[in-house]
Amino acid sequence: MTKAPSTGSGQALAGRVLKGDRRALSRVLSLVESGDAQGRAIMRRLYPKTGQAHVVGITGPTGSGKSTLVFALAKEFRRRGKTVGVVAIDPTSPYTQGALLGDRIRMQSLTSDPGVFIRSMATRGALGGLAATTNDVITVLDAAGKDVILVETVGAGQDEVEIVDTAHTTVVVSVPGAGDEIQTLKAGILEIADILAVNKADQPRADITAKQLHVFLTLDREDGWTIPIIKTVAVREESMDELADAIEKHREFLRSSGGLEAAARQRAQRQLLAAARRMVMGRILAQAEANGHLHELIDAVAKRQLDPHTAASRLIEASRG
Ligand SMILES: Nc1nc2c(ncn2[C@@H]2O[C@H](COP(=O)(O)OP(=O)(O)OP(=O)(O)O)[C@@H](O)[C@H]2O)c(=O)[nH]1
Ligand SMILES: [Mg+2]
Repeated sequence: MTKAPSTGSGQALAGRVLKGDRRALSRVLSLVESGDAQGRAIMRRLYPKTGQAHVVGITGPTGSGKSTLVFALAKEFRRRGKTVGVVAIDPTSPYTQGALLGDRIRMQSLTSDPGVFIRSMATRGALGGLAATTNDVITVLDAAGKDVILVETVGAGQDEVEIVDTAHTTVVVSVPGAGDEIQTLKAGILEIADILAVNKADQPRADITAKQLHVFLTLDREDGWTIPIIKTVAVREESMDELADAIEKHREFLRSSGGLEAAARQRAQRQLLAAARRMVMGRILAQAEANGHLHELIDAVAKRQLDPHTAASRLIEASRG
């Protein structure tokens, strides 16, 4: 048997991903991101082999230094002998374009490391939704054997919140400021934070901000975890050891408290239902579009001849017939 397996074969591609082959990994990620049927077939093969990676969400306001932090943190995990996957959901991603020279140089030291794989997802509104696609990308990186997967999101829209749900550990990155940060954090983002990073700690007010966070936020959570506040200077790669320690400690906490299993079940439920919703919706809409019902019903609702609920029932009825 000298014949090499066809590179296009799903089975061969899945096998190569499991061995950590970078080219196969890129190819499969493209298939998965484009919603290709072969991509889904490969996912079927890969999924049972996953669940080993620690998924870390890095979220926070625009410009707080998330990308810089992700790179510095990736390097720290490499120093610890871990392989790293990076997923950036960022339309203006410095991973691909528009990066400042200093950022690019910093990045090159990582992109040339075979133990690191970086995937930037600039495709908003991709087929099946951003969150679904991101989950698939994470699954593929996990199958490729990445120990830690860092996922950067801006943390604003619904999609981002869903993605944060996917992470085992979420780091919320804030910056020293005038105090409105605390209101923002209090207003909701803290619910998703397992670790708070006050980045740009080289700037004035970093100490005050960190102290205010300690005073105004309830850091002791009901599940027994205490949210650490870590001052970082991502541009200088400072405090990355402390941050990586906190992430590993949180993973240990999840493991020993049973949180890992509970979260896995919740995630499974969410992903299953989301996939089912997409499939049902996809079918109904495709059919209604093909037979012209969709446009008729839209017109009827717009002209107030039908209310949206009745129109929706007719849409579903029509797809059965
Ligand atoms: N002074 C200082 N600047 C930093 C630090 N970390 C990042 N920056 C700078 O802040 C700017 C934004 O950094 P990014 O890493 O692109 O921030 P981001 O949160 O990923 O930004 P978006 O993805 O656009 O939301 C860049 O010019 C960084 O060099 C830091 O610790 N101190
Ligand atoms: Mg960024």
